[in-house]
Amino acid sequence: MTNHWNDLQYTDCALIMGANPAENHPISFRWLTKAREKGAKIVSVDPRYTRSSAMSDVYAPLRSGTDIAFLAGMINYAIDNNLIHKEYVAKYTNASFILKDSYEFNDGLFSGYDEAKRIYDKTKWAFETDEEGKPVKDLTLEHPRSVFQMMRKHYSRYTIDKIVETTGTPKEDFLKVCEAFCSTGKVGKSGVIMYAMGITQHTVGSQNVRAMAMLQLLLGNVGVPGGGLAAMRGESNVQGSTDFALLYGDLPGYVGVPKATVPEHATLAGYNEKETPKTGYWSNKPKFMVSMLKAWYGPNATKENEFCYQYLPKGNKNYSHINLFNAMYNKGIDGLFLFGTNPVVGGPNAGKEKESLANLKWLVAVDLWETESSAFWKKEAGADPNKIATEVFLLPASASFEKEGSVSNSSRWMQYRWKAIDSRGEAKADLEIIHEFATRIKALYKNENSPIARPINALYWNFGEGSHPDIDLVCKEINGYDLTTGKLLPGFGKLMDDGTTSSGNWIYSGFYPEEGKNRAKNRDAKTGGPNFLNWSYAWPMNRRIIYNRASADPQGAPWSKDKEVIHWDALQSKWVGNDVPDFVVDKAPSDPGGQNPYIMLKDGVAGIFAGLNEGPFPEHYEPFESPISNVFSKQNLNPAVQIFEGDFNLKGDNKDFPIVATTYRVSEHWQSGSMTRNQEWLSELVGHMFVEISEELAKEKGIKNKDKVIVTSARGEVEAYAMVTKRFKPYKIKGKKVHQIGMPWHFGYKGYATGDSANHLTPHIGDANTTIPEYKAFLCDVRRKG
Ligand SMILES: Nc1nc2c(c(=O)[nH]1)N[C@H]1C(S)=C(S)[C@@H](COP(=O)(O)OP(=O)(O)OC[C@H]3O[C@@H](n4cnc5c(=O)[nH]c(N)nc54)[C@H](O)[C@@H]3O)O[C@H]1N2
Ligand SMILES: Nc1nc2c(c(=O)[nH]1)N[C@H]1C(S)=C(S)[C@@H](COP(=O)(O)OP(=O)(O)OC[C@H]3O[C@@H](n4cnc5c(=O)[nH]c(N)nc54)[C@H](O)[C@@H]3O)O[C@H]1N2
Ligand SMILES: [Mo]
Repeated sequence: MTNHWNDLQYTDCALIMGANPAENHPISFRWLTKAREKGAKIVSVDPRYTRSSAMSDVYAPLRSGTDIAFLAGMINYAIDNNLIHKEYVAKYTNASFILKDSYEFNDGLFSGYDEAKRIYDKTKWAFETDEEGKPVKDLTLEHPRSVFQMMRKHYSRYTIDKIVETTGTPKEDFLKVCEAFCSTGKVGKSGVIMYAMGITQHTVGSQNVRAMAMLQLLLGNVGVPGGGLAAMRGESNVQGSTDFALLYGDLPGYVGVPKATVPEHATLAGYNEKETPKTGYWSNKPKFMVSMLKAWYGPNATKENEFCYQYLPKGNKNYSHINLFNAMYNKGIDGLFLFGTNPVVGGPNAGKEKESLANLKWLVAVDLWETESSAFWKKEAGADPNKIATEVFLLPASASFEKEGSVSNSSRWMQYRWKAIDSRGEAKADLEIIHEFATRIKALYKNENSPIARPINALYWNFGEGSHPDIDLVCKEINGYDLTTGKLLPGFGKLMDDGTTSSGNWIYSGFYPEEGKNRAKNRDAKTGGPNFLNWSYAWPMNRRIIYNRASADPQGAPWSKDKEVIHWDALQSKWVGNDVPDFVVDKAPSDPGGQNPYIMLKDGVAGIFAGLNEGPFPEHYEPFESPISNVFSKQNLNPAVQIFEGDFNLKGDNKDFPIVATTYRVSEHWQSGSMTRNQEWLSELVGHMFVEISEELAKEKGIKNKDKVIVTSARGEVEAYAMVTKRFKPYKIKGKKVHQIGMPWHFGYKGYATGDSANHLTPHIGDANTTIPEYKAFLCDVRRKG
């Protein structure tokens, strides 16, 4: 989140799109309720009338997978009705930049497309620059090739008629959403967009988010209280996990992994040269990289050996979930660790994921329970154990309340948790399991000097003796040290690229600035003002609202007193306010760069125009499986997504599978269900797999409420109880009636409440930037059982 949970109470309008926080992020609703008591409006845009919709002032349905068309319409509405924050847009975004002639857009494709490789040459999407290499601007935003005018032209194709033909949203509902939310463009008002998996789990997931960011920038809603983009994260520590390199393309702190496919990455100097922008805060990247290498390899990392840079694996592929399972499916992987994950229920096209596991030589599962995944080889899983050679190890893990450590929530708050009870039986904390692996593997290779042994021997693993790692030492290593004095660092501003500092993750540097002061343990909610500065620790530098320089005008005065965060105090010559300034604290508005709030970005301004893999402006493409051909261009599918061929990813036709389907969560279950289907009382509350079907579809198919039905897709079928409901309604799409249904994905064959996993139906295809699977829009058919 750019802002934080408690900040939701300051909003004037919350647009909830692709999320159902009343059920999935219930604490957020506490703050939304407060906002509503003060007169704020809540808007819900969802294919299904959810419990969040029930709490909203305005609701609009839309067909799954059509959010870009909807948001493009909102962008048009804001501009056409003069509701945008023009000075913010001109000064704080790249809307004023002039595009080179090489940028073009034609019938769904941007310039630079290589059809055979399905990738773009992004150099075609460049800005005009002056003699110093700086972008040429037109602050009036009137130049025909300015980003602003090119964006207008791009979205002028999105007429209201075409939008509603695609989304199926009734026109009056669409206009009500526009009216409610775009009113926050007014100075002194702020609106927040709350999103989660309904937006991201699409072949256009990243561009869905970009479209939201563009709308927020146009309305001047970024950097202010009650504004921003609320990316509501999922599992309790998914924010922390991504910060610490859970995703295959990142090292800790979002430093990109070196790649074998980039020749410059062959050396550390080459990597730094290629990956470090000349301006903006990322110009410090070599300090982050070298300090991380010092944390990992300690005294073994020296200037002479490139700080052990060569020990970092340099991959040459996409290592996302889908790609890894594809490699397993093709017998390309011998062994797998499942550390707290259950892909046989939660993975896309889960039937194929289960088959893939059988191609492994060994599998280690670290979990609280035996799950559908670690038991994939058993008869109860429908497998023939005689035919499966995979050796499976199950390591019992301690649950969250049985161990100490921190989790980072969506607010970027690192919050410490203390152990409540001891683990039972042989269960161990994940950290302890990793610690034992590391120490034992190091012992195993101690006397070897092979290419495999060298990085293991060089690894500096210094968390105490015995099987219990000292977690305090882990915390301090993350924060980092001044290696010349041995003292903890006060923050990442002190990191060096010469080997004299260490930090395991630069964005967290500063949470543990001195002995005995682990700020993740802070629990003072009374002092610290409206942003709760003394509760836990928010990265970066305990800053609660990022981009908060944008809450002030170019001269440093708040745009509005009601929405003030920081302002320039001329007497003290510094930025002051109720948050840690997201700016150099003594850089005056009149200094060079003093009016450029987006300090992480090269140009100091936010990107209305930004080069994702499928283009610089979000464009509507249909999902991999869709009931219609694209209304906006010849390109049906996102031209930059990777398509898996053959059995691994069968595609359904809209003649055989005419119904749009989506999947989602219920409050009573958690994810793949291991955590909740092993609890009697939760299993009792929602005990069966069900599918929500509109009254109209039920009538057409002769299905009654509670009937057993079979839902089929090109990949498989699931059995479920029909829940005939008013929450779904048929859409009118391109003049014809299109049905949509939805179902939870929490079920599997183990536990107290058993049922088919919805993922027998979902496809193996992902977003063009992140490869997140398209769980939220696919085609199916439904019939009564028997
Ligand atoms: N009780 C409970 N809470 C949870 C979880 C849980 O399993 N149970 N899981 C946690 C995790 S890991 C996560 S990631 C979050 C997820 O949080 P959410 O994203 O809120 O979860 P979902 O219910 O999967 O999807 C949200 C909504 O997206 C809608 N939707 C489907 N397709 C589209 C579309 O194309 N456009 C739009 N605008 N909406 C669409 C669905 O109808 C659904 O109401 O929840 C977290 N919280
Ligand atoms: N169709 C469909 N599929 C989806 C989604 C969807 O919306 N639709 N959502 C996707 C999303 S957002 C997510 S996040 C994934 C989740 O997919 P998974 O991560 O595979 O699902 P979980 O059930 O959260 O699995 C977590 C496992 O960790 C175990 N566990 C709990 N605590 C601990 C611990 O402290 N240590 C260890 N080692 N194990 C522990 C649990 O028992 C459980 O088996 O599913 C995805 N799948
Ligand atoms: Mo998630």
